[in-house]
Amino acid sequence: MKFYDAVGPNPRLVRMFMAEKAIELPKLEIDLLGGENRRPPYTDKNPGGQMPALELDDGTFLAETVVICEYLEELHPKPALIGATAVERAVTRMWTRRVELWITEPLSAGFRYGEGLAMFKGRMRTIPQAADDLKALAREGLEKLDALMAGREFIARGTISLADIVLYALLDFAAGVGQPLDAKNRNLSAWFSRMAARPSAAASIHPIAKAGKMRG
Ligand SMILES: N[C@@H](CCC(=O)N[C@@H](CS)C(=O)NCC(=O)O)C(=O)O
Repeated sequence: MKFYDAVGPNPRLVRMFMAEKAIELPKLEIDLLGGENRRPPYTDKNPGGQMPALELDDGTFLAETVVICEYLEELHPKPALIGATAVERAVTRMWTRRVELWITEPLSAGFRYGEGLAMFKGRMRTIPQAADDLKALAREGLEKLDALMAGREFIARGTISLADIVLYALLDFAAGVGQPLDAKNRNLSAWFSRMAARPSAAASIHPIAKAGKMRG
């Protein structure tokens, strides 16, 4: 099995997920900033053209971060970051989906159409006029989640889960590219500090990101 790695919040969240489970995999670094992920031979394997990906020993090529994490959890069920029971898994998936739909998808699109436009306009359809609205949507999602986090240590359940890791990696990245978490979100700010203190947070930062302000 081989992990196709790169700088960026999505690869980082899988690295953090693996660090929480003490999973170590051989890695192949793809030059995301140079666009290697948007050209063959990578796109022959992953037509989505994005990072990260996981190549299995039988040649199966998995992309999409949450799918990769789901697969790794099946191979390494402990500690359970998605869930040990059907109900736990369903609850984590529900919150992970909400995190994506309410926050990380609009936040990422807002970045690609805004601060990231120069890099992304040659890679995908970009909608610069939508950037501010998408960022506003993400801020509203954060405010909604902040209210729901009152009295809770983690997003989905009493322990860290995939939902926390997805949101943490994207928010840590966002802070360096013009979308910092507003401190008025007090519950989420406290949660963010707790996540940042986990050894997996530091362990999952990419060497390129260590050097610059873009954390991923
Ligand atoms: N839906 C994808 C999104 C992955 C994604 O956006 N990856 C970014 C890095 S954080 C990427 O590959 N960016 C470079 C590009 O799109 O060319 C997933 O869940 O894996």
